[in-house]
Amino acid sequence: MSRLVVVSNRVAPVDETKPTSGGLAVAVLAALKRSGGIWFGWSGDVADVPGEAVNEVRSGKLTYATFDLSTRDHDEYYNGFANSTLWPLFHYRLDLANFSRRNYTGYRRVNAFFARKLIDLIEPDDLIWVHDYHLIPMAEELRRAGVANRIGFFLHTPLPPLDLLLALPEHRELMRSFFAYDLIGFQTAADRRGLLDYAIQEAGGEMAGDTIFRALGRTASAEVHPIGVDTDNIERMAASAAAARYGARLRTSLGGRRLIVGVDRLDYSKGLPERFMAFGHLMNAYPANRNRVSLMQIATPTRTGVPEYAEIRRTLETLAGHVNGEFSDFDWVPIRYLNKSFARRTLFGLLRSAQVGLVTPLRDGMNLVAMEYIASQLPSDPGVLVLSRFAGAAWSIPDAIIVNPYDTEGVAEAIQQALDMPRQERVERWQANMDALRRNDVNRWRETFVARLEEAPFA
Ligand code: ADQ
Repeated sequence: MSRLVVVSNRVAPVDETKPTSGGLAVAVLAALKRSGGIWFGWSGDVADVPGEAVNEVRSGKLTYATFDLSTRDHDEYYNGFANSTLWPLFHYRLDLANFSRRNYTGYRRVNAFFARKLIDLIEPDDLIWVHDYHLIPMAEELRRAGVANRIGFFLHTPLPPLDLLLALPEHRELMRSFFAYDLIGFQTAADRRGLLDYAIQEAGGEMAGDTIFRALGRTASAEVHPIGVDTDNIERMAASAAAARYGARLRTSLGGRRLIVGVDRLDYSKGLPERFMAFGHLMNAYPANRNRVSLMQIATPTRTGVPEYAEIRRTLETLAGHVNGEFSDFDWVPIRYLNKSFARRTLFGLLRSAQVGLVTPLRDGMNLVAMEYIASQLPSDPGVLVLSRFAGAAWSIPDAIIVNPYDTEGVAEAIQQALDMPRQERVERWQANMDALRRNDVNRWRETFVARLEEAPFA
């Protein structure tokens, strides 16, 4: 088997006890720990004059190879084109997308910089697997430098329909970059459709098989490879966390009341204001829940250098204050709103303690928290997941209660349905969901993607 070289914007800290709140890092680490290989990318540090050297640290079968970025690169590439243009555009938020030639140039420059650094580390038989929207041009840069290895790409976010992609001034150059990969993986069929519609309708390409297409003189395979979680590990950690100090503190603080939980990066794609409004509506429409049910929303701040993230934070503080001001009692607060990170074991213990998991993004590539909630439950008395139809996870967890996150009243009704659900139905739904997650866990995701990449080139 060939060596696997994973490339992503950020590489997780070597010290695994440090919390990483980000789906890509969590999934890539789980996948790489099994197979071994190299994980190559930005260290997370910004330096005025970045060191030229790539820092290599070995841990078990895995080598972490990282480097710093300059302040300018960080502004134009990371805060700029990646997180102020592509992230909103790929989440269907043209209203929030910021288009700047300068940021696009910075994005291309940093991709070329990543490619130059990577070339020194790779060997001819390595499989190169590039991750996410930050690094779409990587394969094109590597090919330009003569790299002939098999190169795959996985997009963790959605890819929007053709008409939205066309709003990007540099759409032609950016989308053409996808075609330099051998294999392009997506979370759902709708995301894959965005790419194929572009390749065929806009770039004049054609299909050459079920998944293989030709466009602009290149041949690649576009496939759906939905990501999963490390189910066995999560089950074990959640069970052991129940007995830990945190679990006891939480139970005491609830005083027998029921708990609804939400865990998200603090991001406008996650539908948090809509969720708070739905919870407020629950208190109005079903007043028996007052003083009996709390929502604990954990929202870790991310991308604090992008103005829209400061804005969503303010909006949420106001909304939480509003709901709490209206409904709190001297011994009960309806929304517990926390902006902190937790160790993974503690987090899974919290998920297990909640009778309802609320995962209501307006748009999400997959959403690992939905899967982690299911995998954390006590099998004989599981909680119920309320899940947005606009999360890729809705295709992987079909027996959740599926909701439209824009429909405040509908979400409140779904929460009530979850709170009222008899144990037998909860067990049946949980079992079906858990079976589906076990069949398609994170190891299976890595194995099937890598096995397919080994079959390249597809021409
Ligand atoms: P994210 O947008 O980061 O991922 P998600 O899939 O929910 O979203 O993953 C977040 C991860 O961070 C989860 O593993 C979660 O447990 C962890 N996390 C979040 N808040 C935390 C906290 N306060 N403390 C500790 N851990 C926390 C992107 C895409 C998703 C896609 C993933 C993987 O946006 O759609 O599912 O990549 O492909």
